[in-house]
Amino acid sequence: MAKASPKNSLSVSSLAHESALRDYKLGFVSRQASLLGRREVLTGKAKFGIFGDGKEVAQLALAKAFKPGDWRSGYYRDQTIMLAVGLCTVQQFFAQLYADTDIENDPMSGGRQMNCHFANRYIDKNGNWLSQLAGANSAADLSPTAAQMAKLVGLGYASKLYRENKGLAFLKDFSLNGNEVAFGMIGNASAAEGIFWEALNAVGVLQVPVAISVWDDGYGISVPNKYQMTKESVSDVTRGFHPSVGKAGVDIHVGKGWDYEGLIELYTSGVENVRKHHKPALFHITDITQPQGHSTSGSHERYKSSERLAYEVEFDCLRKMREWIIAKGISNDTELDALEHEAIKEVEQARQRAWDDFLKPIEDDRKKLLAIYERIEAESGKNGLLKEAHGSLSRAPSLLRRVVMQSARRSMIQLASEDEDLIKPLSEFIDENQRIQRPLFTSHLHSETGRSPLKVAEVKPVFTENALEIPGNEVIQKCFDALMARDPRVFIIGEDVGVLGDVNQNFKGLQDKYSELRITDTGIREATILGQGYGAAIRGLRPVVDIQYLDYLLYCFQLLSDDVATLHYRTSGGQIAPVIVRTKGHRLEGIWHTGSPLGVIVSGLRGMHVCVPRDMVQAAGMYNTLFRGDDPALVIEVLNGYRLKEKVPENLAEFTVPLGVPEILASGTDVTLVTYGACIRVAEEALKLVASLGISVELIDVRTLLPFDVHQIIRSSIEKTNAVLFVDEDVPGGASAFMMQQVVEVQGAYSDLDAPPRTLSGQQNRGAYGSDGDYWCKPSAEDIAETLIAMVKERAPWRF
Ligand SMILES: Cc1ncc(C[n+]2csc(CCOP(=O)(O)OP(=O)(O)O)c2C)c(N)n1
Ligand SMILES: [Mg+2]
Repeated sequence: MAKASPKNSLSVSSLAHESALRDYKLGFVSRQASLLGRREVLTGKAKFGIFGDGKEVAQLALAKAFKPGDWRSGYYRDQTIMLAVGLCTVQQFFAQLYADTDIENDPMSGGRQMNCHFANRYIDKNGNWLSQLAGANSAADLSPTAAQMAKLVGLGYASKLYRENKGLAFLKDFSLNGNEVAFGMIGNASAAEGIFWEALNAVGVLQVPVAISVWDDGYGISVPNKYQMTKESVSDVTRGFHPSVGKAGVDIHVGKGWDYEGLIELYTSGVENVRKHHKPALFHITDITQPQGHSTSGSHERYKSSERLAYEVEFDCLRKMREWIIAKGISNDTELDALEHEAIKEVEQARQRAWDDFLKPIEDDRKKLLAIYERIEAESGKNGLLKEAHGSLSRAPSLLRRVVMQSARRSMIQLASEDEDLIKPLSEFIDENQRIQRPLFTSHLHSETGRSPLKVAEVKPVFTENALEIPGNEVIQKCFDALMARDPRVFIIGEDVGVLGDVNQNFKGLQDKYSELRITDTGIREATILGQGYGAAIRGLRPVVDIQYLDYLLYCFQLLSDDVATLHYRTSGGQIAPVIVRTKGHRLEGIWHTGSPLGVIVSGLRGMHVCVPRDMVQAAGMYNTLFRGDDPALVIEVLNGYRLKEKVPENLAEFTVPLGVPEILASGTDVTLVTYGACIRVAEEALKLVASLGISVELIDVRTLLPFDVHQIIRSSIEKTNAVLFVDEDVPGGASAFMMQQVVEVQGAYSDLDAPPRTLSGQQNRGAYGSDGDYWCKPSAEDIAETLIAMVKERAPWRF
């Protein structure tokens, strides 16, 4: 074997030296950003701060294992990684701390997320997907601890699909043969959350390239490991996950948070195995410290012993790295002092730039408003009219947009009785600012581009005279067959969807036709089934996440609500994940099978579309719409509709149901009856019961609860009938109250009502088992008929 020449080994080691010094400087920059960040909060320039101090060295080592195309799903301690892989600058770090709404300044969230909640922008302002191979990528962070673990499963799963499913090779901007690693980061205490264990098991079962780092600083805020984890060690208790002879698992590694050299070795070899062989790994990094404590909300001196505090100073990773640099002869005190000095200067300059950028538009507004005050006062001829407002606005120290707006609105209230012409500039200033500023904080709940499913053109179903009549489950099967044939990015995952073809046979034969990679059975783990699909959607695929029954949606509801539904909003339009969640519900039997918690769903899932099709043809039209757009959505099919025969439109694979457009199923003049899903059939039965009494009912299927009746079709109906009844099987005050608020308040239908608006819903309790339980717990046709009669009698007793 040829020996390295002395010249070569010298250059190799000098390269390593340079790299160590670069790393040390970056670590120091990161630490300085944490220290300054805390100061900015404590002096009132930012609201809250949580930082990555104490985790720098481990992250510098981990960053060396990152390659373009890789993904991060981490948490608020990861600033050093983000700086090291080029996904964030120090200036952007401060812009987010100040909550700068300009996405040029805070591209991670446009001021919407707390500091150190990272993300990169992977779609442009027109909704086009950018290359994910240009550099490293970061999924958008969220605050609930361990929630990042769910989508980590999918970020890794996408690599498996890209490597094994050759039909995806055309997606050149997303993957290079599935070589991308998904890196997860989590705190030691958060590893006590259920979702951590579910995700760990899932990546072990799936054998996907996921590398999880646990930053173990011994605490979760004030609570030590003794109360967090069996044996006080995540690597001890996960030993059983480690591969054994003939059995794949999750590699378990352990390293120390201050051991720069050892960590580089650990991560370089450990991650290589993850990348090459798609073997998941967990890196338990111990001996991590928290120099400034948990966050700006408190001080760790209150709960850490003096011994622990002294240990944290001694084992501070940057201090240890500096000692190592000197011991190795890489540098000396003088040079390192100079380097630190330079780092401090650079961070301060970046902070100042971020602050100036943040302040500029607000200062401009302040000047504009002060000039308006001066003008009004001069024109009013009333000396001192706005003296106080002018004084306090010009004296306001560190400014917020709110300070300017409050001043303007309070002045407007004060001047309410003044001449309109005089105060016009002020009212125009307020209107203009409201128009510009509210969207800074409220836009991008959904896609606002041409890729919004709301912009998908309506294609009406075409029913021929000899239209096929088949059971609902076959309609769904045909719909997904066509979707999968049309778009190779579509795949389905869930319990029993593969070999069995769904418990209701909705996917019969599809696995044989499209392979196990396109329609895949999963374990019973709703939260990470969602994460498996969601993470893959982030990476450009089109997953259908099948949650077996609506009643089990709650297992993944936290993630739907906190992560999926907020993603586009919290990144100010920088990220989107078109995951379609399919489930089946309504009209089941038993405490856990009768749920129809649509009130919970419509309240918790703003940011998703919620479709409640009455039958499977309608469902197919909704899927056709959703797969033409990029927004995430939930579709709840009617479980007891699968065996009912439906007429199938000739264009089943192409027709679309527009979102937010109700359908009038029966026209009438006495009462408008608004409902959806399984209740449509019950309502139709009720209509038959009252027909002989001459009661004429306009039956409207809302079809989608979110969005809700965007063209105000229901209000138009009420203009004619002057009475409205909302029916559903949720609890009283649930989704029926939501519908009533939308129609009566938002659409303004109250002025067309001759009688109080009514709701008819399920009981407070969960539905009791059996058909009798159903009859007394959910609205029946008789309940609806009697309510309709009462409503007509109330207004026209002479008709009876
Ligand atoms: C689900 C949830 N519960 C509680 C919290 C409040 N909280 C925020 S951070 C934290 C401690 C997390 O500790 P650890 O996972 O060890 O991370 P560290 O902050 O120590 O890095 C807690 C309890 C939260 N954000 N989310
Ligand atoms: Mg901790």
